[in-house]
Amino acid sequence: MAKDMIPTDDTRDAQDLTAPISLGHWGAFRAHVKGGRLERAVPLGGADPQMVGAWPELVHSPLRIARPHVRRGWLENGPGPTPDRGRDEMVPVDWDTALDLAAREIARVQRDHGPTAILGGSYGWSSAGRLHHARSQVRRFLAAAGGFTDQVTNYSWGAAAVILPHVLGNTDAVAFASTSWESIAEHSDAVVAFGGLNPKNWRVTSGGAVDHPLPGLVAQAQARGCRFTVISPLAQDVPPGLEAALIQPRPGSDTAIMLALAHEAWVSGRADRDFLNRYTTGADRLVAYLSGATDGVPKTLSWAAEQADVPLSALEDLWQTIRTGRVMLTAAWSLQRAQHGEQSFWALIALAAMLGQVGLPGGGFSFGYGSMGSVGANARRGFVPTFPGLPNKGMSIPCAAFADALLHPGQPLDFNGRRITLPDLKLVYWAGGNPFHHAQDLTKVESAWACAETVIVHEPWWTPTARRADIVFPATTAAERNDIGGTSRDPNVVFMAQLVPPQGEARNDRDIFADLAERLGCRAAFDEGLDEEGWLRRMWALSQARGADQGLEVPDYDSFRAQGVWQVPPPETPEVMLDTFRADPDAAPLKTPSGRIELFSETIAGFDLADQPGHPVFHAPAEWLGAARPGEFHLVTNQPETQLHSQLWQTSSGMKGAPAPLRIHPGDAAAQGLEDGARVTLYNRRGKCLATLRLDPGVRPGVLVMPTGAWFDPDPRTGTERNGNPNVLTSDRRTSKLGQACAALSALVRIAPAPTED
Ligand SMILES: Nc1nc2c(c(=O)[nH]1)N[C@H]1C(S)=C(S)[C@@H](COP(=O)(O)OP(=O)(O)OC[C@H]3O[C@@H](n4cnc5c(=O)[nH]c(N)nc54)[C@H](O)[C@@H]3O)O[C@H]1N2
Ligand SMILES: Nc1nc2c(c(=O)[nH]1)N[C@H]1C(S)=C(S)[C@@H](COP(=O)(O)OP(=O)(O)OC[C@H]3O[C@@H](n4cnc5c(=O)[nH]c(N)nc54)[C@H](O)[C@@H]3O)O[C@H]1N2
Ligand SMILES: [Mo]
Repeated sequence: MAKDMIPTDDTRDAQDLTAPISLGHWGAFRAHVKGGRLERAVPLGGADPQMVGAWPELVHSPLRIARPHVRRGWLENGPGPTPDRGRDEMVPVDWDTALDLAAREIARVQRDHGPTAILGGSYGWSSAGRLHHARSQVRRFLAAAGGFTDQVTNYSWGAAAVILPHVLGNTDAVAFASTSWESIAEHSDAVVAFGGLNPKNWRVTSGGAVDHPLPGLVAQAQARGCRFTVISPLAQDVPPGLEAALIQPRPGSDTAIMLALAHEAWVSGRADRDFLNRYTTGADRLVAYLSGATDGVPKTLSWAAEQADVPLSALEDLWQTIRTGRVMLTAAWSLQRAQHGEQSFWALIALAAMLGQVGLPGGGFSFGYGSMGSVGANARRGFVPTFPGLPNKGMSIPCAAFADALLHPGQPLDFNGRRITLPDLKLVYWAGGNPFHHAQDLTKVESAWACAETVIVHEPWWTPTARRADIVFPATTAAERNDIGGTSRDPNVVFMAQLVPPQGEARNDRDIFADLAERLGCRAAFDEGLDEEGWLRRMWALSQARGADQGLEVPDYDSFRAQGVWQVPPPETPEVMLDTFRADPDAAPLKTPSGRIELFSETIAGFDLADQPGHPVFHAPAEWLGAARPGEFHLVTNQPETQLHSQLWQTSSGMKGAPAPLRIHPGDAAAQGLEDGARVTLYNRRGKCLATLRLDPGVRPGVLVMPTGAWFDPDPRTGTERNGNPNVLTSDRRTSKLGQACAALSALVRIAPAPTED
């Protein structure tokens, strides 16, 4: 694609067409650079101007870490468990000193305690470029250096990552596959969106998308006559301009609604028995549960209405909506980020199976249309090259279990039918994540962090995690290096040009690792003698090879680099998930034990876990409105509107200034004597944080909605977290012993006016 064909939102500016291009997870931009400074970032392809516009402030932020630092206590006393991280002074040191100290410490822990003593999974999103992807780099480095404890699954769809392989044979349906919006616009009569389609989530795509097509695609479907139903405690989950029926259930009750609809399909005779026979296994076991034969409770619509605390008529209307016509069922990832989250995705698949439209255009189920930009966009996969890892001699734990591992070495942990023994961690290495933002029950995380003997962090900014390190290496941002970025959900691959020189003494993550690897004698294994340019060329060769396989012409590296963006030709037909399985399940069986969609899984039943009967099941969460005491609210912590997690918080477009906003129904606020704009304290037995109240009639009464993303800042005197980081309130209880995934969305809290001294 020629340079002047790249979409731009700012054609007034003649410079635009020659200015270099870069990319973040929140979209692409043209960079205006003057005198070594990034002056302006102009969004491309519909990227959010506020988020993209914050790039100059991010790169030149006073919160950048200028030099390597070592915590004074560690410098003076050496490694050891301590509560002083985050309290002690950080002492600036030169690069050689910091690298020597870190290399010696890694070697000591490897020698004395073995590879599993190093926690190096380093969960987090870091930056969009695929070479300088900090998390990939740290894992490759630690693997080269002898091995480490990795973190598996993720916070986004950790429960789905475990349940879907049992039901569908792999994680494709949540990781990258989905029926395209084009297919929905053409064929669907109804879309039912559990968790809604909140447009704030479309601003972000993992890896970085250039196009932002979802608002237009959803509007197209509506224009053709597709009816939408949104099921969510928050009316904001209906995009502006979309006319949708809105059902506002208790958070955590969606599985009950799905199962009741499946039951209704069965008892009304609507269930597609041919589909169930040919494409699924275990329908009889599921039906025995739905009918109440196994537990005495028929899963009727009135049963679900009671669980969800919604009018029965709302569910009856919903049943009428899905009973006929082509129906697309979707669930946001948020649904499974809750206790028993696995069941919501399994139940949605079961409902879709009853309706019998899986694998048909515009029908069946797909996950995450409301979760991230470009889900369901038309794109040919596989042209964004990835940075390769190395085999790890250590072990893996579920990512959300790291605090338990630090606190309880040697204890057993049930995980997907296995029992793992938590490692005895001595060293924590984090590059490209902010656990003091993303992990649950941050007070527990603080105590876990104190158990480590050494903590090493790479960060561009003084985040709460960087402040809680023993050794901090200042990392460059994406603007300070060349890279290749993009996502398989978007038809563009971007050459991310270096825009400005490294700021302060910052260095690229991979250069830091190369120097450590040199000291540890594993440099050749780590970087294979290639520099940035060498790796980018090698990675691009993978895309070219893929092109050759598919008969597509992929530009050579130099032309790609000069062009800035390569548009991957679209797939020949819009994607319909599971269409080949539908066409011939014997020729294209699923990779499940039965080759079919498993509505009953012998494997899961065989794990013999009390809450896993082997078919989708509704269990009420321990913390939800169904078990709330007077004065308790359900806290929904969703993704922030104009941030990517904790990224961008430090800019003026972030939430800095006042504690994070908290949406409350006006009736609930009035009952507590609270007014719009009030500073409030949210609390439960796990912690306390401040928030700024926002009255919103679109919030279900009894529910509070607060975005994640604020930087953790507990008041040392009172313990109250001051910026509004709701993870001091969320529980570290996992989804279940099956998935061991983050269950942040199951939390009850109380609210009070903030004391004036807070
Ligand atoms: N309560 C609650 N908690 C949640 C969620 C929720 O819904 N509710 N959602 C969860 C989900 S889905 C996710 S994905 C996580 C997100 O949690 P994280 O991935 O930890 O969040 P980020 O803020 O994106 O962290 C990335 C960090 O990398 C740093 N960084 C950026 N570029 C670079 C680089 O080039 N090099 C290095 N070394 N560092 C860099 C950034 O400054 C930032 O500190 O949060 C989870 N936590
Ligand atoms: N702007 C922006 N977009 C993002 C991100 C970001 O940080 N900022 N992060 C990205 C990442 S890493 C991920 S994993 C995805 C996450 O994607 P999701 O997990 O889907 O996103 P959330 O915003 O956490 O939740 C979506 C909506 O689900 C609703 N919800 C919560 N609990 C329930 C429930 O029990 N039942 C029902 N029916 N609805 C419920 C909430 O009202 C919420 O607005 O978002 C991505 N998109
Ligand atoms: Mo995520």
